[in-house]
Amino acid sequence: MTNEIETMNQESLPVLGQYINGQWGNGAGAEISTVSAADAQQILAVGRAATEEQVATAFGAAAAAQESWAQLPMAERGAYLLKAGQYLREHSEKFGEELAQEEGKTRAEGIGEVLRAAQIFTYYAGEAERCAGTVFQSPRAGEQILVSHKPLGVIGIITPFNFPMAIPAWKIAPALIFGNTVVFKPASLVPLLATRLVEALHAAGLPAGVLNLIVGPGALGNRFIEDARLSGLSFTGSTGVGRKLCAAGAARGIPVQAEMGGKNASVVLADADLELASEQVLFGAFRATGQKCTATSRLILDASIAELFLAKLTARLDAWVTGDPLDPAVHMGPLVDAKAANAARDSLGKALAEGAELIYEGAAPAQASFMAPNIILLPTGEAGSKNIAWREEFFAPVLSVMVVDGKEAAFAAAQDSEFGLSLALFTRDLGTAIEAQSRLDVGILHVNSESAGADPHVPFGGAKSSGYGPKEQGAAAREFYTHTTTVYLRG
Ligand code: UN1
Repeated sequence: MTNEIETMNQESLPVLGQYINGQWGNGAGAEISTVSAADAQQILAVGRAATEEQVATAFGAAAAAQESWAQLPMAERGAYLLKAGQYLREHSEKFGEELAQEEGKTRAEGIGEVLRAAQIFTYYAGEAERCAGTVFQSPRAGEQILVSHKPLGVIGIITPFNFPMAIPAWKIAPALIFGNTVVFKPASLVPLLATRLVEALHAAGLPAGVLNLIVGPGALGNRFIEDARLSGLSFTGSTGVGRKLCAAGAARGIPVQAEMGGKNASVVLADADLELASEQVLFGAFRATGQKCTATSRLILDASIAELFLAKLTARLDAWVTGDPLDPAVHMGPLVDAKAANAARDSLGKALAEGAELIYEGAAPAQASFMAPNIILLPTGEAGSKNIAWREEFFAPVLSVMVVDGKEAAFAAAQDSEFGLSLALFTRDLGTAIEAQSRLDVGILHVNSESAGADPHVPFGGAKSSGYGPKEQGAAAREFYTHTTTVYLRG
C-alpha cells in the first residue's frame, strides 16, 4: 500500500481512541490498526495503543466516579442503559456490517449481535424494577433480617474477539446497573466494535469515569489485575489466560469470573428427529465459523443412525456457502485472521496424523483467513478419545465425529472432556432428556436445539474447566457484581 493511499484512507477511517474519564483521546503508545477479517489489506480503523500509564489513569477515573455512581437511584443508572440500547438499535445496520468486517461472521449474524447487545442493555435497565434483596424472619422479637446487595467497586472487564459486542455488553451492563464503575479492555483484534459499544454509552450521557475503554495489546490486561483499585475482574477467553487471572485474583483476594474454553458435544440418539438434528448441528458447528465457545465441536452419533445422519448433514453443507461475510448469499465468513486459520489448519493436520479420517471438506475462498467446513471421523474408544480433535478447542469450522452404541456409551463419550460448557442432546424420549439433565456435567444443556445461544435473562456459564466463579447474565450476574450486607434490623 502506498503512502498516498494510506493518507487518503486515514482521512476517512474511524479513529481508535481511548475513552478515559468521559473523554475520547489518543493512546500514547504504538500505532495500531484494525483490519478486515476477510482481507487483511483492508484497514477499518487506525489509532494508537494505550500505555500502562493510561491504564492507571483509567483506574483512577473509575475509582473517583464510583461512589457517586453507586448513589444514583438504580432507575437512573438504568436510564443510561436504555438510551444506549436505543442508540445501538438505531445503528444496528452500520455497526453490524462493521462487526462482520472486523470479526468475520456474516452480516446477518453481525446485525443480530448488535441487536442482542441492545437487548442486554434493556434487560439490565429493568433491574431497577426487580427485587433488590431478601428479608428473613428473625428468631428474636422486634427484629427483621435483611440482605442487601452493594457494588464491588471498580470492575475490570477483558473480552475476546468472537462476540465483540454481546460479551462486553453482558459484562458492562450488569457491572454498571449494580453501581460499579468499569475499565474495559477488548481483544486487540476487535477494537472498532468495542469503540462502537462505548460510543453508545457515551451518547447516552454516561457520567465521566463510570466506563473507561483501553485499546491496545493483550499485555495491557495484565496491568488490570495488578491495579490496587481493581475490586473484581470478569474475563472471557482462553483457559490458559483465564487460569492465570483467577490465580492472580485469588492471591490478591479479589473475585474473578472467568468464562473459558469449551469442547461441546452434540449427541444424536437413535430416536432423534434427524432432520431437525442435522439442521441444528450444522448451525452449532459452523455458524460464526465455529468461533463460539458454545460451538459444537464433538458430534456423538448412535451407530444405528450415523450413516443416515451424516448424509443429511453433508447434504446441508453442500448448500452452505463460505465467502465474503457481507454477501447476503453467504452462510459462513472467514476466521478472525490468517493466524487463527493457520492454527486451525495445523490442529486439523495433527488430528489426521493421530488417526482421524477426513470425511467431508467443503469449499472456501483461497484467502489465508478462510477455512472450509470440515468433518472428521475419530476412531471409537481410547484412540479417538486421545485425539487432539477430541481434547482441544480448535475454535474453527471442524466437527469431530465419534460413533457409539446406545445411550450409555453416548453419555460416557459426552462426559469424556475436561470442559463442560454446553451440550446439545437430540432425542424424542423425555425420560432420556431428564436423565441427561442430572447426569451430564455441563453449564448449559440444549434438548433438541443447537449447542450455542444464550438468552440475557438466564444464567450462562460452564461446568468443569469451562468456567470459574459465578455464572453470567440474568439474575446470576448479581452474584458476581455485588457483595451482600446482612442487616439485623430492630427499631
Ligand atoms: C452464544 O452462544 O451465543 O465466547 C454466546 C463465547 C461465549 C458466548 C457464546 N462466551 O463464545
